[in-house]
Amino acid sequence: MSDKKIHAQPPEDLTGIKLIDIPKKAVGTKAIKSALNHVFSETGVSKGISLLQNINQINGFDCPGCAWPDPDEKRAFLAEYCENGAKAVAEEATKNRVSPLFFATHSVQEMSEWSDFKIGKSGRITHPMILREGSDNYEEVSWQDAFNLIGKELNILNSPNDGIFYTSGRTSNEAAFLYQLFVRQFGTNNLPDCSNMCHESSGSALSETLGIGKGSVTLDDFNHADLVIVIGQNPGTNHPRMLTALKDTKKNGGKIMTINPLPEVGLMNYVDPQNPLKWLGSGDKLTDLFLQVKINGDVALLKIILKLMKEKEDEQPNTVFNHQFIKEKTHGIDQFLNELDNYTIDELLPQTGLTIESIKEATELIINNDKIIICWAMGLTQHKNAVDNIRELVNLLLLKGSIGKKGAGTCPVRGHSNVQGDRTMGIWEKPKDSFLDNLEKEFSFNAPRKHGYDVVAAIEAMHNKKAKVFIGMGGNFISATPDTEYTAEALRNCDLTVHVSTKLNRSHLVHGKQALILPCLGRSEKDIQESGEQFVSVENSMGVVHKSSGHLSPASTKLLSEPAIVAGIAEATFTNPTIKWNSLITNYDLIRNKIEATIPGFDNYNQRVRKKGGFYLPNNARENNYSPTLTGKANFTTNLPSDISLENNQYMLMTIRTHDQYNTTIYGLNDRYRGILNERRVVFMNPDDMKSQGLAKLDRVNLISHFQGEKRIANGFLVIPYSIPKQCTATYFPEANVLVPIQSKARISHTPASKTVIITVEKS
Ligand SMILES: Nc1nc2c(c(=O)[nH]1)N[C@H]1C(S)=C(S)[C@@H](COP(=O)(O)OP(=O)(O)OC[C@H]3O[C@@H](n4cnc5c(=O)[nH]c(N)nc54)[C@H](O)[C@@H]3O)O[C@H]1N2
Ligand SMILES: Nc1nc2c(c(=O)[nH]1)N[C@H]1C(S)=C(S)[C@@H](COP(=O)(O)OP(=O)(O)OC[C@H]3O[C@@H](n4cnc5c(=O)[nH]c(N)nc54)[C@H](O)[C@@H]3O)O[C@H]1N2
Ligand SMILES: [Mo]
Repeated sequence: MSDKKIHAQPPEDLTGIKLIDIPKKAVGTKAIKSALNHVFSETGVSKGISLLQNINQINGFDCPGCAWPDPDEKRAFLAEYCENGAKAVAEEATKNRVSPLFFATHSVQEMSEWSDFKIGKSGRITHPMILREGSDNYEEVSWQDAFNLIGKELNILNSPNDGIFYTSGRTSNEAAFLYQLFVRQFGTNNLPDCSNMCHESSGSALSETLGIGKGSVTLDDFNHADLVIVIGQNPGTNHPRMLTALKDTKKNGGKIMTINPLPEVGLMNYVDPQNPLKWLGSGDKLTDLFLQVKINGDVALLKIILKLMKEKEDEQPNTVFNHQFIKEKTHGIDQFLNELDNYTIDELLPQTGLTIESIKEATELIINNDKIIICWAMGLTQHKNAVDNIRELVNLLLLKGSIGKKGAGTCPVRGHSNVQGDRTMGIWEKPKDSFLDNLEKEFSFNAPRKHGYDVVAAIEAMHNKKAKVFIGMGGNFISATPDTEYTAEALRNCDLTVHVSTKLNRSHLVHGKQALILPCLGRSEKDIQESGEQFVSVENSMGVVHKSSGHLSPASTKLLSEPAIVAGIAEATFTNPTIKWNSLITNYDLIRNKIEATIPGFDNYNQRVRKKGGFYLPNNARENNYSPTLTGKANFTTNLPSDISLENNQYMLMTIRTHDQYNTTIYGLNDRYRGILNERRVVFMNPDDMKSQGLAKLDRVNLISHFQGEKRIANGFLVIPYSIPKQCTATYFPEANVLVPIQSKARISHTPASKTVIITVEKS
């Protein structure tokens, strides 16, 4: 094997930045043009048009872009997808192919020197591939040999708990159900998933306080809300179709409040993609009140709001709190209110970076409106006190009785298009006993009860040479996880790393002793099994389960579907399988029957999933019923503001997404809405901070993170003066993941704290 280093991080080369004015509005003609460009250049025009016609249509496939729901009834062409959804499907439908010849031509080491952009653009993987011990190049392998190797390596582990079975959030319900069933029958709950790095903090906070780890609102609630608060989220880029819902809120007289360290363009102004007449205008104003909070200042801000609400209620009883709701439905109000007294506004205010006047304005909006929806995403979930962030939001809603009724409630906006469904299907390292009981009953085996590894624990177990086999059902583990070099060592310690993937990514290059790539069908492709053409089902961010059927011919005749791959692995692992894996996949209705038999809410699954628009899963919070919590009521909680203190020359760094990436998939090198073209290695800084550091625009700097006396370095970023609070900085992941310490994670949920990295900035 060549002794050149395999790179776990993208190269440091700069790509030639061009700065443009920050646009005043999101969507509009530029977005449509950008969408069509991406689609046609990846797929060609006629395939492109066929693709666009099928995204999110009732008989089409679910857009793999995000988990934002589709309207229950009406679907319009050019409307139910967005610029970034179009980019997501173009990535999958690309004409480019990664064939056995490609792998013979390019060694693993060579590919590891490429940018993530170049790796991704290489195209769809066409054949199952193996990297044998000591070899520099992947070679073609038969499906059966690949399955046999996995079976063999799993069976020689000291314990089933030394296997790790990761899932990313695109996997369908059918594939996810089979996968977790296989893993549990094998004997472990080691089912870490992308959720551990994403909305785990929301799930932890919401289960404890409201008795369900999912949000409570439906799309229609946005038509009825008086006030929508969007906190820690950038929907203009990451959930563009949500802007339509926000616009509907405004059309019906509601207001929008935005809480974010950055004035994200999509949230400020917006042009309706469904109304071409408006494309050339300056757009509608979306945000009515913008609070430019400091990174991780949210608990402090919410505490000030809650204290101001309490003050007003004390002065004018019955004007702020919903006493009837509090009395009937909640638990712990006294302790919660008493605890608020432990903090003074004066000590909280500096953490927010805001003026008290703006916070008072926000408080008035909250006091004067009863139907409030709160939407959030990664800006709240990826901090040490992330669970506190979300529990504090729940406190606010409970005081107002603003949940379990029309136009009000919780809206954690999910990322991956089926990340919520995967959890419902049992992709979870901490399954409930009732779930395991049902599996045992239906499939007659003893399910493991010991909780498994989450993402961070899985990396540590591989690093400690305890866990030895890693299987990834989708995703890009090395690039999505924190502490890149540490995680790379962890993966290299494995005897076997396996990736079920559509496209080439860096995780194929940072491998164990042996490695497999198992190429699978994508969402947009036809899936034909013994009984004919199949469809799969997914659950969106609001608990609607619906079908998704691909229409394109598969990228290669050698691809298998994800359910077929799980069945192949299972058949090769168990010497006397008690489940007929291969017959379950002949017709996915059979898998859905098994789901119906084991998971509540899926009665008549096969009938209901065929109905237009699918069906809603039960949701106790939506029904204003909180009996599943430990107290049987909705729980008030007491929460901690940030305890991070920065030294003079230190900055808080948040690692965020550009407008041209899907997590670790880099669509392009622009971040148009932030005025950046053709460069990813940038760091956004407050102009005053730049001055005091002696930095000028486009100076080249190194970022050094500091955690418990340890330093981590990412070299070569260009400084961009930007509207961001003092001592706050931002840059993009995956480049910055090397700076996120493996031990820096949220209390309770263990989500990597990738939005609160303490750094210093040095000229390079
Ligand atoms: N096009 C596209 N769509 C996507 C994705 C993608 O990469 N590309 N990813 C998908 C996935 S998996 C997910 S989880 C979602 C992610 O969707 P988002 O959560 O919107 O994604 P991020 O880029 O992480 O942006 C976080 C936002 O939170 C703000 N923020 C950061 N720290 C704080 C804080 O301390 N307080 C507050 N109030 N705000 C803060 C940032 O300024 C930024 O606007 O999007 C999904 N959709
Ligand atoms: N620093 C920092 N790190 C972060 C975040 C952050 O904000 N900051 N965000 C975190 C979040 S929210 C998330 S969700 C994770 C994302 O973590 P992952 O889900 O692991 O990463 P993705 O980049 O979405 O995975 C992309 C890969 O999935 C494969 N793929 C695409 N479609 C399919 C399919 O249909 N089937 C299969 N089998 N494979 C497919 C392709 O090979 C592609 O390369 O990253 C996390 N990491
Ligand atoms: Mo995510």
